[in-house]
Amino acid sequence: MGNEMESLLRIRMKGRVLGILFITAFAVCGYVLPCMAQDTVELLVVLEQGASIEPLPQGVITSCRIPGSPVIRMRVSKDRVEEIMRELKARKDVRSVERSGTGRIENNPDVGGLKDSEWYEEIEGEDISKLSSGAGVLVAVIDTGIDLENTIFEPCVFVNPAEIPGDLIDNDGNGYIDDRRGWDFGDNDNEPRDENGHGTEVSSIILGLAPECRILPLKINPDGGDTFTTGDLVECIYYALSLGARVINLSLTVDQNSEAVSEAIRAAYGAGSLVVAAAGNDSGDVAFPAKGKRRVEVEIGLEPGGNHGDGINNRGQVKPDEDDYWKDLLSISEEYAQGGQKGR
Ligand SMILES: [Ca+2]
Ligand SMILES: [Ca+2]
Ligand SMILES: [Ca+2]
Repeated sequence: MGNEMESLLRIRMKGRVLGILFITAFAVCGYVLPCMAQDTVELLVVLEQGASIEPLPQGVITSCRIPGSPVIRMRVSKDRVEEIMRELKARKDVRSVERSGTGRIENNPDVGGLKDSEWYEEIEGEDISKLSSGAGVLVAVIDTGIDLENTIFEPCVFVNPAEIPGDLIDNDGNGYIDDRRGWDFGDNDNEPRDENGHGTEVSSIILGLAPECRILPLKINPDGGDTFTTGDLVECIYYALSLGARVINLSLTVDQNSEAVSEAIRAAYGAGSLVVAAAGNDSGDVAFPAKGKRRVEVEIGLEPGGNHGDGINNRGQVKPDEDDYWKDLLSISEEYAQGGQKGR
């Protein structure tokens, strides 16, 4: 498939015209017609540097390279998926192939007003605020969006200066039409409006600690749901990097390891950005992608047993000397350390 066609497939349409234009343009990386989704599977293909996905295997329905990445989002017919995966894995220029998986927002926000909360004291918020106000730092919050009606957030939300809003034109040519203030990957529109509350809460915590940073709201779940696909997560991370995000916050977990997500996180580190991911809230081991190699563990516990006092934090087994990237950024909840479970 030529670059021109790949570009065409990348074009993102504003929500209200999407239905019409999708049929003619056969649009976009992430968006799938419901009737198509039933009979198809999304694959995430990571290419070697400089490699091309052409020629496409037989049975590929759409193929779209995530801008600025070696990752192809490929939709294939369900009855050919095993064959296509085998064929792709056999290619020298393909590093990995996987089915797009599912992740979920770690939906447990109940921190109240930040500065009045025990959390603020636990994470030594006063001291953190003295280190930096966050001025000049773009923080991508890949989550359920942000409350666009709340005027408190108005000055804090990133504005894409190269995009004119409302003209239905992709002015900056990045494949997303009218992406002036973030993007809704879950519903494929330019309004990352939060109908869940989690993303707004997470953003408010970040702004409580770093009041002068800018939030780039990237909504990943469809309205009414709190799950997402790893294909959308990968695309979100590369999108955040393309706009210069220095911090990428992932208060979410993915059900299984994903080489494509790992590749995106490696790209973030390569760009000098920090990725922050949730450990998980199911009382088990640290979930992916937080359990990746390059990690610093930060655990917030109000009392032994986990955050909110309900014992749901996932915990890792990393020892201080085990990982080059380990640093004592925060050391809290001494009870954990004394009991052999680290609270960091
Ligand atoms: Ca754009
Ligand atoms: Ca525009
Ligand atoms: Ca929306």
